[in-house]
Amino acid sequence: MTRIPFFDIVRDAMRGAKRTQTDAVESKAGEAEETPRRRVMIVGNPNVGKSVLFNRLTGHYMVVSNYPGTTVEVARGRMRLGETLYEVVDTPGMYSLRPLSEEERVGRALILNEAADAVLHVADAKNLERMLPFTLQLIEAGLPVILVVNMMDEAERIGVKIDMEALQDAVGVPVVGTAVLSGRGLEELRNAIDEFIRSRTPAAVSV
Ligand SMILES: Nc1nc2c(ncn2[C@@H]2O[C@H](COP(=O)(O)OP(=O)(O)OP(=O)(O)O)[C@@H](O)[C@H]2O)c(=O)[nH]1
Ligand SMILES: [Mg+2]
Repeated sequence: MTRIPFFDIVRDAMRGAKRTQTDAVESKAGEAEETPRRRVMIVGNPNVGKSVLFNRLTGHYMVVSNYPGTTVEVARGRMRLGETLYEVVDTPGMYSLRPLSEEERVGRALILNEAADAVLHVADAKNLERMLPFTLQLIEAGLPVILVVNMMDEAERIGVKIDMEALQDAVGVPVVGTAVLSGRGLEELRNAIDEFIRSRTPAAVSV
């Protein structure tokens, strides 16, 4: 039987203690990390560019997880606008708030259960008329909607022209035209989100 000298035992114990201390410092640093104060939810029909927009807004950092009790994946990332850190949520494609598929059930649950400061309804500029009823449904549900008319490049290519100002007057919410694949309209969209949220947040009372 090998006897371990008392000194070695103490030294090993100290090493362990040191490691634990370092771990504690690291996890404390993790805890001190800023948590997002606002949330932006990206919604819309399948295949309209939601995930491309999500990637453009959030960069590379994202967490993908199954929505509880389903096989539907939901991606979450972060975006900073000015001083404010946002959580950005990419939802599965859906056609309306009346769910038919599992994806739509998850989309609806996300929209209705996770309070968003802005709901970006991404619509395909080529088929805008077909998409507007969903925009109106979201507005009627009392959600803070910004309409993102995406795929402007493709729409223009086939000769579709959209009067954004008239559209904005008609729907009564901010409207931004984008072609997110090339980055077109993104700066305008970021500004619109920032402005929209400021306009809805009561100013702090100065004494
Ligand atoms: N030309 C063009 N293509 C785009 C644009 N935005 C997205 N796409 C393309 O459209 C396809 C669908 O984009 P996604 O971002 O996956 O669409 P999605 O809305 O997330 O689709 P689901 O997750 O299935 O609901 C991809 O091939 C994109 O590269 C755009 O502004 N212009
Ligand atoms: Mg997607």
